[in-house]
Amino acid sequence: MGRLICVSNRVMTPQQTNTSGGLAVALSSALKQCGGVWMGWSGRISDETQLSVEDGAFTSVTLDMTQAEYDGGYLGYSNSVLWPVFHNRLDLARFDPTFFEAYVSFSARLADAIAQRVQPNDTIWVHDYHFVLLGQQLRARGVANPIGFFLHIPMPPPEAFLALPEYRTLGAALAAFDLVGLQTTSDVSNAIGCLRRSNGAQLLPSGRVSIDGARFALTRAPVTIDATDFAPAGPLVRSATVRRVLGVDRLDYTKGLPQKFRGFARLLERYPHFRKTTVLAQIAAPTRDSVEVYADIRQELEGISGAVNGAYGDVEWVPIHYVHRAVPRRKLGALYRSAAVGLITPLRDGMNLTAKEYVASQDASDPGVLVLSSFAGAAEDMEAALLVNPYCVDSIAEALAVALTMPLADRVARHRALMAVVGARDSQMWACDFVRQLGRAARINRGAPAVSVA
Ligand code: GDG
Repeated sequence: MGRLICVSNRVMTPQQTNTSGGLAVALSSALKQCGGVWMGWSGRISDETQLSVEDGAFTSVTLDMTQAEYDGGYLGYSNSVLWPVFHNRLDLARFDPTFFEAYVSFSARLADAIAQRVQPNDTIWVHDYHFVLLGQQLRARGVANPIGFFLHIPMPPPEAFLALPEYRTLGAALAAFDLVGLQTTSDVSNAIGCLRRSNGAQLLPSGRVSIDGARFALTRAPVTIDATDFAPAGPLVRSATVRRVLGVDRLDYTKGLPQKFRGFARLLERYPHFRKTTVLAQIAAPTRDSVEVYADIRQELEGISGAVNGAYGDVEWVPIHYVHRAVPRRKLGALYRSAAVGLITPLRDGMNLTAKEYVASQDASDPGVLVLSSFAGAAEDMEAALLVNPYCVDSIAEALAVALTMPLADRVARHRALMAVVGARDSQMWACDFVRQLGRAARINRGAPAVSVA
């Protein structure tokens, strides 16, 4: 087998050992195994067209963005159009007609760089909404290698997808990939629904999709974590007097943080015996600060936590500990373990790795309880969590009351069922399975004997 070329917006260099986040861990371990290339944005803004190359266990190749590509393509089309629309937040999308050109521009320059370096036996794996067009741009440059795409965020329902002025172009671009991977079965059925309406796609008896004669496979491939990285080390340390409910999220409007704070306030209002004995600790790591709606949500959270702390707190007890700062990754396991409840309530989420990390960190003999939004992709397999409607503060408050009083035997049984899901597959298995399926899908597309692709 040839090399694996991974493409994602942010890239780890071979010298970066301190991996954070599921995507980085999964790709770096797959790349270290196959000895491949990781390509994407350098994280810098300049007019420099020279590529930065670093060699090690794999090679990283990165490109600077121009100011126009950063403003219009990255902050604009990727994060102010595709991100809100794919999370079904049409109200937050900024349909500025200049954004798309900048989005095309960076992706096209990256396609040039890949086309110059690709070798005949290489497999190319493109990640996420920043690069929906890249497969098509590579084909236009004569690249005939297997090319796969994985979407980390949810696939929206057709009604949202069709709100994108460029929906037909984006739909057609997906057909240039051999395999498109999505997180959940509902993402797969949304993708089929979107492509039928946007491009007249047909679902073939083999399960593959055809758009104007171009055929590709769709697969569900839920992202996993390496549970062993979070396995409890050392004794369980929990406060005897105050029980902690914990949330760890990027500060993003999709993560449902205002509703979570209000749900916790409803718990205190409805069940006064939880006052003084329970706190909500919310780590909200800063992200995309320069996009306006992210500043708005930050202000909203400061307002709600201040109001709740003012209404219920006193000198000895502050109900909501809101931390707008990232915690070092090495400290996450102990933090998860110390919490009696993991409260993860996104309004919409492709998967949600934090939910899996919380479960993997628990002491199996005295585990905490996971309260999870039923609109996170993770909920599809994690039915043993307490599933809630994140829009409904009463649903959050009631689930919290159940979680905080759950008998040990129930906690152990739920945790065992959740660990059976979280511990079953690691990130390397996820990456290797995808690449294997991609190879099969590409062989079928090039006329090799038909083997059905899941
Ligand atoms: C996208 C999709 C999908 C969070 N706060 C801190 C911190 N984190 C780490 C968590 C976890 C990761 O960031 C967040 O992963 P999520 O899955 O929750 O969410 P997104 O960043 O939105 O990721 C998502 C994912 O891609 C993978 O496919 O699941 O649906 O939106 O690993 O631990 N890490 C540190 N400090 C923090 O304060 N070190």
